[in-house]
Amino acid sequence: MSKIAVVLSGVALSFAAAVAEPVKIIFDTDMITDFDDVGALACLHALADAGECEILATISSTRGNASVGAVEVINTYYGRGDLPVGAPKGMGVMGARPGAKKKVEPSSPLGVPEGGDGGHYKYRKLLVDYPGWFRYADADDAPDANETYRRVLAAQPDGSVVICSVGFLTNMRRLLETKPDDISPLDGKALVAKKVKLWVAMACYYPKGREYNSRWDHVSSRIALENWPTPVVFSDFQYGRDCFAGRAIAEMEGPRNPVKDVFKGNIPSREEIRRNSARHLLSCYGMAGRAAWDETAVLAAVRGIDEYFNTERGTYRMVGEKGANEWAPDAENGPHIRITEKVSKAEIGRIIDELMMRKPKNARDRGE
Ligand SMILES: [Ca+2]
Repeated sequence: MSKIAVVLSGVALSFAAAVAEPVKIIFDTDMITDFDDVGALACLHALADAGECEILATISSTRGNASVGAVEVINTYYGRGDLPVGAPKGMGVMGARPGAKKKVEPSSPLGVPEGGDGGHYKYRKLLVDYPGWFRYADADDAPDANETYRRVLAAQPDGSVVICSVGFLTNMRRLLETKPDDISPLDGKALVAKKVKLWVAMACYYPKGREYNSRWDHVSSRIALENWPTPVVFSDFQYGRDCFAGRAIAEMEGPRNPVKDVFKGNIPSREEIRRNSARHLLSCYGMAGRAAWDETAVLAAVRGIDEYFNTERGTYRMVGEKGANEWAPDAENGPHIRITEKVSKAEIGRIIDELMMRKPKNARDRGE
């Protein structure tokens, strides 16, 4: 072999070693009130465009609302409008906001009321602004999340799938409780143990408290956390609360897109933040945008935890009957890992902003 050939094959080898297999991801989101979910899904699509991950499905953890349609609008913007979706049936958070007694009627996407729905307005508005970009205006019409999970998991290699959940834990509980069926001879827990490598969850309050995602369907949270058969990584409330992102895309020049619309429509202005910075900090807004709880979970799920985060081992468990949780440290044997700061949160926010602002490889534009 000539010297040149040896050098070239060395280059080819090191290139091959540097290109990792895309991480196979199932994304599970609430898309019900807060909008870091939109940032998280945008980051996920940008990472998929870059070949860093493969999105297997995008599933809603809520029902009776525009959550699935909103997810599909974002998927369509990134040229992936045909991704499998799903929503829980028979249990879980309903309507436009947690705790709502009555189902708000979202099935007519043209009837968008101003406010009064706990913040869900922004998602129904997406369906109005992007007609034809979604299949399911009402999450209740989408396939059962259990069926989507089981189909997708059964088709994947063993130990290959990362689940990234940034909403309620309802679907994890329901999946664990599924029985063998035509899709797989395994029950839910065995199927998860065989196919899932890792669950990354934005959930729980450190060291103890009541956190939105784990509290509203706390029965499911308890069952899921106690029975999940793989390692679980948490991007908890404390990590994301002062890691901000989204101002950059809200102020980005250029045509409209659904990610920009949501951030532009929901982040307080710079002047407003300056005037009331302490109050906004309490509500988890900073000059750089909204707390990036869900986006940090996506970063950990796709790029892994070592590059950006330090970790602590232990157990997150639900306590009492009101949706509280607590963290029990156990550096040796804890089944759970919570991420803590390594790279500064300001830098993490900038990484998220850059991903959110990337132009999709196969963008669908709004036709304006
Ligand atoms: Ca969320």
